[in-house]
Amino acid sequence: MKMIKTLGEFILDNQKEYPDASGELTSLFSSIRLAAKILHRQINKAGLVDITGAAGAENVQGEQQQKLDIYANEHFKNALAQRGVVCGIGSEEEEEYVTFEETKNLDGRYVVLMDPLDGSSNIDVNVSVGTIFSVYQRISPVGTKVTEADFLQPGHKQVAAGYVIYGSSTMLVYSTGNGVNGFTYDSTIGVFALSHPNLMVPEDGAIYSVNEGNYVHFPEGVKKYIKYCQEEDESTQRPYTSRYIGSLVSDFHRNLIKGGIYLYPTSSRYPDGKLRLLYECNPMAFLIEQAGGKAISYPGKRILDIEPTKLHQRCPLFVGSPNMVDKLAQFIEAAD
Ligand code: P6P
Repeated sequence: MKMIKTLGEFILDNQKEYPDASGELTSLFSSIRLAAKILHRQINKAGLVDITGAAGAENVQGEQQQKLDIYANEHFKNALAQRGVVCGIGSEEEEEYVTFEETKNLDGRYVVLMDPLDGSSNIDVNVSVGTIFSVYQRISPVGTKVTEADFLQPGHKQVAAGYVIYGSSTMLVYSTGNGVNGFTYDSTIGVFALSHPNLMVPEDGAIYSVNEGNYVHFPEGVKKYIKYCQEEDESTQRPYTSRYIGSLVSDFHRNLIKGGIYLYPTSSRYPDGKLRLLYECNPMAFLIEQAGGKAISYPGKRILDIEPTKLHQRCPLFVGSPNMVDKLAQFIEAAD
């Protein structure tokens, strides 16, 4: 009989990975786990309760906020605030970083950046969405108020990153810098059970994920790479398959499992790219590198080496199988 290993048991078994955490990171993950279960419940019955559709407000990105965006943001914030280990949160749904009532959590040693509900415009059409999170140790002294510098750290300083994908099943996939592991939620017993140990992205793949509706606005090198993906060549499995869900977590997760590349280039509409560095690109880059893949914003520019200057700054993202990212980089460099 296959024994279930829960997320909690897995973290405790691997406590030695972060010896100085003295259980704080365990507590932080417990908060994420709780919020993910709550969101799973709401998303799975979204059509039945008045929680789908637009909330009538716009977020700091000027994007139409969906009711579940706000619900997700509130529940992740509350869960992370409860345990005292997180001193501040940066969120796609919050213009500024969030600290807590004056004296609360000042001793927290971690800050969390998150996209509480990525791809939320897909909710109304029952397409997978996700939560993305990124964890750093604070720079400011414990016991003092958190500062913006605590959030504006390069991605290679992350102590943990992961996502929850609310799809045909709900999964939590994360890394603390010692590989990537996936846990599937079993709602009948209320646990995340280890289902995808030691995830490694295939070196090559036959899937490319990009919004080809923006093709005419892409840089020349990206255009040439997309045409390369579409040309016949049996030796390289081309033409590749185009798969684009419009939900970063879903497209990333499929490519992580099967092999592939996800591209969000610059365009006339998004001159710096659309995706946000701190709570979309960095966590995905941390995960893919832990899984043997690559994530760049430009040839030779690791996402994880970008020095952030603003909480909601955007950057181009090319992420996935290492050989595919390298091939794309060749096309971009040749075009430049
Ligand atoms: P487009 C969702 O809004 C998101 O941030 C990612 O989840 C997704 O990959 C991308 O934007 C989709 O953007 O412009 O193709 O609709």
